[in-house]
Amino acid sequence: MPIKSSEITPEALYRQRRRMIALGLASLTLPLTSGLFANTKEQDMPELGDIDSDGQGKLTATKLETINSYNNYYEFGFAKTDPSQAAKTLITSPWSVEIGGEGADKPGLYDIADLHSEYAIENRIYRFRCVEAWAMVIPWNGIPLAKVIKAAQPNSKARYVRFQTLHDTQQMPNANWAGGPYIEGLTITEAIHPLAMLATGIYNQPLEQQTGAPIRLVVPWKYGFKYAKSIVRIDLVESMPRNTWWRQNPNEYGFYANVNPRFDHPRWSQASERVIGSFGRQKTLLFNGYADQVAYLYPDLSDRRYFY
Ligand SMILES: Nc1nc2c(c(=O)[nH]1)N[C@H]1C(S)=C(S)[C@@H](COP(=O)(O)O)O[C@H]1N2
Ligand SMILES: [Mo]
Repeated sequence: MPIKSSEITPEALYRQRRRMIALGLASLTLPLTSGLFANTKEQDMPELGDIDSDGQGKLTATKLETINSYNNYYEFGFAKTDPSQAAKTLITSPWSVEIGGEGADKPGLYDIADLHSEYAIENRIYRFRCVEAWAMVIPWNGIPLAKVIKAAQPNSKARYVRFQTLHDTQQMPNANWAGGPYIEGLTITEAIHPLAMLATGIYNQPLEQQTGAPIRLVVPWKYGFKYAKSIVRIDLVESMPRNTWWRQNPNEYGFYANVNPRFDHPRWSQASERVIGSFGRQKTLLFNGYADQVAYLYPDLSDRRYFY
């Protein structure tokens, strides 16, 4: 019996497509599931489950349905199930992102469609770790953040990058939970690190509103609150941005927020994490498993400042 297309999950489509890419057949077969990714120039990437995560075993990507239904997006409510219900009506097209700040010699206003035609979409399967001690594995599609930053021609004042997300009291029932737009920040060297990306999709499907459509930050070695959703402004700035969670609760959250199992949250252990979509817990890894790639950015690994 042939399988009805309505029964093919996004995960199955994604795996099938990855196999075709490996065989060099991608251009002959299935159109990508969304026009948004029509210009995708796929990078070589392992099959799902083929990544050896530092001796921790193979990564198993979380199901799309799970990724899209267990969320933190407080502008739409505080419960994990609120965003997938309340965010549906958020209008995410057209959408533009303004890039500026005193550190940008070439500021600009970019439509999401411009970004998609200008830059190849890359695919990255990353571990995801929320500061609340839960974890997923997410196959992202997006643009390396470094490319967007380089296009803005950073000058010597570009020491940090500040991200501002949509703050719309008409469209977001809980828009004012933090008293203004959600703010995040990175140092410039973190921001141009090859692991950092601006994601526009998951499993080759455009982001849904609850996961931060149409564009959100992805920094896999840091806690999830750094991953600002539905970004409208990116500024290259001279002083360290005061990010939302640091402002909300400076005893518990800071600027760097790098994952480290040895530095506990004041109210819970960070040594292990609950795996969403499965029954187990697993040990948390230094820099969420990306220490080989990012530890050089942080000269003193005993400095707590880097890990909350
Ligand atoms: N604008 C905005 N971005 C946000 C948040 C938020 O409340 N508002 N929550 C953050 C937190 S705490 C986490 S863990 C991740 C959750 O991303 P996910 O729902 O796609 O898993 O988004 C981050 N980005
Ligand atoms: Mo989080």
